[in-house]
Amino acid sequence: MAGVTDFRQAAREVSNWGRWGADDELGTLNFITEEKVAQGASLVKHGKVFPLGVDFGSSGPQGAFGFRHNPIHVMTVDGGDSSTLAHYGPNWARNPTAKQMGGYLVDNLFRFNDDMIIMPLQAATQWDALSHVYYDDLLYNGIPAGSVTSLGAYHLGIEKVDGKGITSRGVLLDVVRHRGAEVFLEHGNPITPEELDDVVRAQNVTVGRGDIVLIRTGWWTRFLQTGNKTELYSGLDWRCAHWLHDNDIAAVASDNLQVEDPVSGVDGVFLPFHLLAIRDMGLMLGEYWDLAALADDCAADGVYEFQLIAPPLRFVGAVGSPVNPIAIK
Ligand code: UVW
Repeated sequence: MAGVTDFRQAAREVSNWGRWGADDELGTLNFITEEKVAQGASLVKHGKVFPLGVDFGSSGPQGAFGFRHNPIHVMTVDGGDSSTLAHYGPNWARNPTAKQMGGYLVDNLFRFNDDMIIMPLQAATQWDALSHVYYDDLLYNGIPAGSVTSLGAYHLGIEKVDGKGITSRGVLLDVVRHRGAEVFLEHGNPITPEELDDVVRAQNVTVGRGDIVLIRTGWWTRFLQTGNKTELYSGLDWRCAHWLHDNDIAAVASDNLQVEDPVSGVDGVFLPFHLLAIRDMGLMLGEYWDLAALADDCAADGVYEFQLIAPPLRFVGAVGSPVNPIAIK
């Protein structure tokens, strides 16, 4: 098994620190040029739309980590309130909110509902921002980890990527079909860089600078069948960081909870691929993307490239964001 020395060597090899300047906060999204955006748009041939986001709700995938929970959805105004508050609200002197609402509703046709969500930004389909993980007290591009404060990330917050869309040419690598797996990649067989090359060849597609690569492991499909939030799977081996680096990939997303294989592959380093991708390469990770319908279509027409549009929400200083990506063919 590799150790910390091997990990540090790999980190030097894939590092993009300084590549786009000392102040860069975009990382590999810099590979997405105007030409790349136009190339992605040119792949829309039929108007077929594939939403890749999963449901945000109480049946979500959280439960594996005690520090994350599924979204809590609370109605702050609902239909019951409307009729009751129209009656009592106007005279409710010691409840100014009820009095205000009652004022809107009494002797008026207007009715409304409001709600709010309480959730970790990592609860379901998401992007990891470049401020999400780090080691040696440094974030991407040598930015001090202390710049992520209790009030949010001063540097590398998710809102910093807004100018990039995020949109580009998307490429699906369907490792599930490539392995002939029935539903998902069962635990114990990480995806290697060599296998990614094999899948690219077998699918007769290319990958290159500025692409956003989607890796299908089938985990989400399995989760929908079983509801098992902690079921282990096979994901990217940590050495795939080199593959993404060598191909100048802009971002990578998968249908599981961590993109990478749950077995580290590096003694003494938890989630080594996360650290190399986000902290050393400046490459964002997308998690819990539902790739099943897109994969079926790609298998049917043999076309594994498409326009991908996946803008994060502009939460200022956040280290990640929910997203509802769409692929269009
Ligand atoms: C961590 O790396 C802690 O989380 P995620 O898998 O959401 O990126």
